[in-house]
Amino acid sequence: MGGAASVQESRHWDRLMAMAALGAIRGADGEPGVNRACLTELDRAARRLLIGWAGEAGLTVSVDAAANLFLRHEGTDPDAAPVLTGSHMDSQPNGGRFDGIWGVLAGLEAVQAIREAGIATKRPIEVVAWTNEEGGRFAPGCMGSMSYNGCKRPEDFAAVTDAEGITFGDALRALLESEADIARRPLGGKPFAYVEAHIEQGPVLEREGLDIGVVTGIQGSRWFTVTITGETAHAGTAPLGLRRDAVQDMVRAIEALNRLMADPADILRFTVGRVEVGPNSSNTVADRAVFSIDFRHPDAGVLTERGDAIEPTIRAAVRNCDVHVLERFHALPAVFDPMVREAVSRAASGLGYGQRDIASGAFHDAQFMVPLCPTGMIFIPCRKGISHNPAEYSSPEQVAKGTRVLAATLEELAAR
Ligand code: HGY
Ligand code: MN
Ligand code: MN
Ligand code: MN
Repeated sequence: MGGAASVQESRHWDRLMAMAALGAIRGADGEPGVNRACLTELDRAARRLLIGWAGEAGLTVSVDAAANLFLRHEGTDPDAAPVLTGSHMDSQPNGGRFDGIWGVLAGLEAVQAIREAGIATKRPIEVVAWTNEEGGRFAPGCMGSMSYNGCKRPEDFAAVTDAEGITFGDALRALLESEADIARRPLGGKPFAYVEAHIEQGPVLEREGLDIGVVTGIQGSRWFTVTITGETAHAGTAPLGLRRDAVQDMVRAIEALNRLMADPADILRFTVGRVEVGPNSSNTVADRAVFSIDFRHPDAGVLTERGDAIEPTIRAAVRNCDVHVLERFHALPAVFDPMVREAVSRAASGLGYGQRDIASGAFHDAQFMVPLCPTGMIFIPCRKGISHNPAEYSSPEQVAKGTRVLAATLEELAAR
């Protein structure tokens, strides 16, 4: 357990707070949050900070064609498949100081602590910062981990634009040019195992007074973008029966989807988080309405059956506008590997921390590591389960406990 004991709580917390200063915002009640979208100047600054700390810790840094950033600790057997850990550095626009970034810094702190404890691991350990997990600036999320696992390629996302019309391809190229000094590595890999540390983003661990969640898996997610096209008209003269009103048809579609997604068991999650209308004028009938759909369920059958019913439901509900439905993201429910789950549980027990098995409602890059290698996650509590909100908070003690469990888990996996 040498590495876990060498975790430096204050260094770790100071790094978290230094990252929180990059894109700092204030929530409605003044809480400190973060708005740090992927591939922006703020993201570059955060990556440079991480690269500097990795150098101090004696790790070698490399970047792949999807801008996934890797910090490598060499093992005594450099040819052995590495143990991978990490998460993402990008945040939601109204995000918190822990979602994603804690997992990256926990990986750095855990590996640095293992090295400072003088522990030589058989396997290399790599800490990874995945590109664009959130999908806030460029949809969908998990572009970096999907490119690593090969189910997508970076060029598949090249034409996706952000709100300013900048393409993902251009933003990616610019970021990679800014990191021309960083060693390149090929896309993809075959790790021995992957374990990601992340805040729970739910209320269970806090409510039960527990320190650690041994994550069992992640529910499935499907993202769609719906575009409804009508015709502009004069608000004061066009008869209601003759209008091709994109906003009214969007409302009809969303009301029909609410009926489709009704779920007395409260297991299903259906969210319309983004809406754009045009020409966006009070006295002109809208000819364009675009909205996002984020649909999630732990059962693959429901995800397929209800998800496949989305487009027909929309088409049946709209009155006389044109409809285009694009599926942007389809992540099947992921089940985590007993080898990794048991290693996490042993690490928590060895440290005397309270733990329980827990499923993840949020998606994570770990979902795309499951097809490649034994995969698992470690959760720590966050205050009232709040996330994707500046009020997101985990304490220095909770953060340190999670990182100690990660260090002990990595030590065990890297010795196998
Ligand atoms: O949306 C999610 O589940 C993740 O937090 N990005
Ligand atoms: Mn996250
Ligand atoms: Mn998130
Ligand atoms: Mn994630």
